[in-house]
Parts: sequence; C-alpha cells; structure tokens
Amino acid sequence: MPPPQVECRSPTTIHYSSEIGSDMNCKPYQQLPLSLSESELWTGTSTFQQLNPTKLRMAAKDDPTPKLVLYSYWQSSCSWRVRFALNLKGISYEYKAVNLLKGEQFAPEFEKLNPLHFVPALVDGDVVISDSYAILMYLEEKYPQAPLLPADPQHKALNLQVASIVSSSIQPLHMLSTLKYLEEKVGPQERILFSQTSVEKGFHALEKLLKDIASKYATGDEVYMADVFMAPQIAVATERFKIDMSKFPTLSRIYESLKALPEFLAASPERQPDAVK
Ligand SMILES: N[C@@H](CCC(=O)N[C@@H](CS)C(=O)NCC(=O)O)C(=O)O
Repeated sequence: MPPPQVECRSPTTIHYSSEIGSDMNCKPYQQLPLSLSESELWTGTSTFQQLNPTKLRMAAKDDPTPKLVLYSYWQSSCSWRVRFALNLKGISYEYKAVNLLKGEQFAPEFEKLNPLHFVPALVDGDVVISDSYAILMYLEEKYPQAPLLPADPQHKALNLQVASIVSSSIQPLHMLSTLKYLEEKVGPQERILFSQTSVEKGFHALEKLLKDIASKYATGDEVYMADVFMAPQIAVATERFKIDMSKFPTLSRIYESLKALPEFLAASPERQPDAVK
C-alpha cells in the first residue's frame, strides 16, 4: 500500500514537500508556472508581493504533475539560483528538500544524483544534472522561453563571467563544508573573517566589471544569468555575513531592482516548503 500523503502548508503558498531521509511522506510540492496567470497569482504591492493562495489553489487544479524535480535546500544560495531561474522561465517543478544540516546530502539515494553531495540537483525525465551553472545552461537550451543569456556575444560572455565568479570564486569559499573544515582546523573566528574577506574580494571584482554596463539589472534592462547568480549571493552576504554593501553601489542598486521581482521573492529561502520559521 502506498504511504499516506500529508499536505504541508505555509502561510502564503500551498506546499507539498517530501524530504530525503525524513518520515514526512508529504505529497510533492508543486511550484506553479508563474507564466500561466502571473498577474493573478500575486497580491499586494510590487515590493512586498505575496502569492495569492486562492488563485494558487485554482491554478494547481489545472496544472498537470510537473515533469521537473528540483532537489534543494531552503537556505542554499545555489538552489535559490535555480529556483529563481525556473520561476523566470515559468517552469513548474516538484520540490524535494535535502536537509544539509541533517547530512541528507550524503544519503545513498542522493549520492546517485550528485556524487559530490551538493544541492541543487535537477531531474528532468531521464536527465540528471547537478551544479547550478550546468543546470542553468541546460534550462536555457531545453526551455528557451524568457532567455537567461542575451544574444550579444559580449554581454553573453559577461553574464557567464559573473555567474562563474559567483559560483567558483565566491560561494565555494563560504559553503557549509568549507566553513566546517575551517572551524575545525583553525577556529570559529577565522571562519567568519575568511568568509567576509572572500565575499568582499569577489564583490570588488563584480563592482568593477559591472559599473559602466549595469542599468536596472546587471547587464542592462533585462534580467539575465548574471542577476540570477548575483541576487542570492548578495542576500547571503548581507544577511549571513553582514557585508557592508555601501562599498558596492552598483551591486546595491541592481539588488534593489532584483529584490522587487516576484520570481525572486517566490524563490527566497523563507518561502520554501522546508523553511524553518
Ligand atoms: N558549484 C555548485 C556548488 C553547490 C554547493 O556548494 N551547494 C551547497 C549549498 S549552496 C551545498 O550543497 N553544500 C553542502 C555542503 O557544503 O556540505 C553549484 O553551483 O551548484
């Protein structure tokens, strides 16, 4: 007999979640395709929009079971990038929570998806991809709506460069396993200083790269891959590492625009089904 399914709700959205390694047996969480009836799914003013639970419930009835499955952790900035990109493209997906603090990334069933034991991982039918950069490139080819890369080769290269700086020269230096290692080998204070120094070094480079090009968003007036990678990174930098963003006026301005996007807010940690309130 199949296990009983439990509906899990948050105050603003209908969440059906299933966690690796938990006994929770919730139905899969369905992230709705925002493009279906985007304006109707949101209530409130532009900066503090909330998903409209009634409209969401109505949309959920019409939405077939999503094909894509995203393995994610609410506080993971790498997962946030992919959630943001999926929302921008209006792609529905099932959310599967991997609790990094409980070590669920090391579970044998997750290891089959990513032998490196990191989230996010995306499953699209027979295709399994881990690493947010690779996932975004895959989504861009397979689901070309709402492009995340501009056609202009120079702007495209800049977007890739920014994404790469965030994903290879900033985030790995403050991820859970790195910080745990530093704390054990060097000490808790060094762990904070090291994170702050690494983030600031990366932000100085991004500020220089973007200051003459940025407009509303990182490379113009459209949201592209550079924004998708930068926005969660800036959120983590300010909230977790208390970085003073006044040193980075261009990045701060871009972040103000990105923070107001419903697709970004819907992807934010506190709106995920595994969020600890
Ligand atoms: N380059 C990978 C990095 C993935 C990564 O570092 N994920 C973090 C969460 S943001 C993680 O799973 N950390 C678990 C750990 O450090 O043990 C990507 O962009 O997806």
